[in-house]
Amino acid sequence: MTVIEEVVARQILDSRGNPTVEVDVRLRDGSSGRAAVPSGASTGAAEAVELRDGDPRRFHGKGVATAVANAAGPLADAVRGLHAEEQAQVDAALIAADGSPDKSRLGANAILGVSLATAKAAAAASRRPLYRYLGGDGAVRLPVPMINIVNGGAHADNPLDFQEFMVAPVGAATFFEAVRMGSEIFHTLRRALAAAGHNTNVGDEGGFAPAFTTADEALRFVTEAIAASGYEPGGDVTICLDPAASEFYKGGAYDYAGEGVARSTAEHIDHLSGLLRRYPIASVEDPVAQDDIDGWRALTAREGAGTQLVGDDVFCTDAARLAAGIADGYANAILVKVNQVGTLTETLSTVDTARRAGYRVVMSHRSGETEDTTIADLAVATGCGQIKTGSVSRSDRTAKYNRLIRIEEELGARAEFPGAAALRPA
Ligand code: 2PG
Ligand code: MG
Repeated sequence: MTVIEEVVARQILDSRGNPTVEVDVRLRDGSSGRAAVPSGASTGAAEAVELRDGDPRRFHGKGVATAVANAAGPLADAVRGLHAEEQAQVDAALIAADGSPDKSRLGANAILGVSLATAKAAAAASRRPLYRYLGGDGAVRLPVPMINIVNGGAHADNPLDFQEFMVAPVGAATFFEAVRMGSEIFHTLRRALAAAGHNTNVGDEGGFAPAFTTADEALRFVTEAIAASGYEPGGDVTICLDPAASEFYKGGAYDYAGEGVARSTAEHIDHLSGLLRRYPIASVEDPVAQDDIDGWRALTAREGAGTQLVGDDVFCTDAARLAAGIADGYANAILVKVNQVGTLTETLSTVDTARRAGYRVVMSHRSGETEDTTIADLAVATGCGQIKTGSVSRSDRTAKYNRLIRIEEELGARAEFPGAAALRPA
């Protein structure tokens, strides 16, 4: 057991050029851990609160100096002297020090930084990599990557209503081979876009952001890029979507501004079902809005047996919100984002709740990221089988892929890559 001695915090930059919290936790034995906190753009309404200074003279109001001071002040005071290995106790102390139901008093960004840095310091003290420290010797399962190659919605300036079009190379034999296939498809797509006169600039998560107006247009390009790379769409490589539907659900209807049409919930679900019939799509995240629970129920009843339906905004990585979905029978998988809930213990408890109900788990980045690779280790530690961490371009995204490549190498012959079964509804 080794005791937390010092917590240091600072502002650093994230991938969008906004400030975010970074925390170092130092232990009495000299070990230390560092964690940087990610930040979303299409945030769920029930997320733990990211504390921003709101001072317009600094970082356009987005400064996190208060959160940094909270991490180094009251949160540090709450955990100093505790054993770093007692993660549940550390996280409970952080939650108690904050005292609010949504971590808004001291900031979920401050709390998460201390929580994750503590785990990394404890792993360092035990001389084990984070995935093994948290997951034990049985943590040998690499995740299938959902690689985001077309960006729209809140992550790009194009008219595309849906936020993410991803490829999952489920036919790969290893994680590295999956990344290779994704990289080939990415470059094939770039050439096809350029040949068709589209721009090949990338959005927040490193995927292309051409001026598509419909999902069909994007899906045709993605399907063709898979085939032109020599892979079978739906066999070797399946498609995953994140429409992020909460973002365009307005006044009780789905407002497809890019397409110039509004769809009722029933029409929107028909449209999604049509896409599922026309393209090899294995997984759809946030297919309907967080407030449209009737829509969630209807879509799950209609498509949930054959398609992974992943709740992001609707669950916000919160075990109680997930339990409501499980009880009510909507969605069949959950997206897990550490900063939506704000501590490692709560994150792992949500993963556990999903597991016990047979809901699939996808470990996820945010659209605002840093070089921090904690989620790569968490994917292996939990053995959840899937990770969503953006495109195969931009270092904030590739840092996670590269970390997983190194973990796979370290595991050697013990490494497992789950393939298509990981995305199939249980
Ligand atoms: C999402 C995420 C990550 P953001 O909607 O799933 O891709 O986006 O971090 O902007 O919420
Ligand atoms: Mg999402």
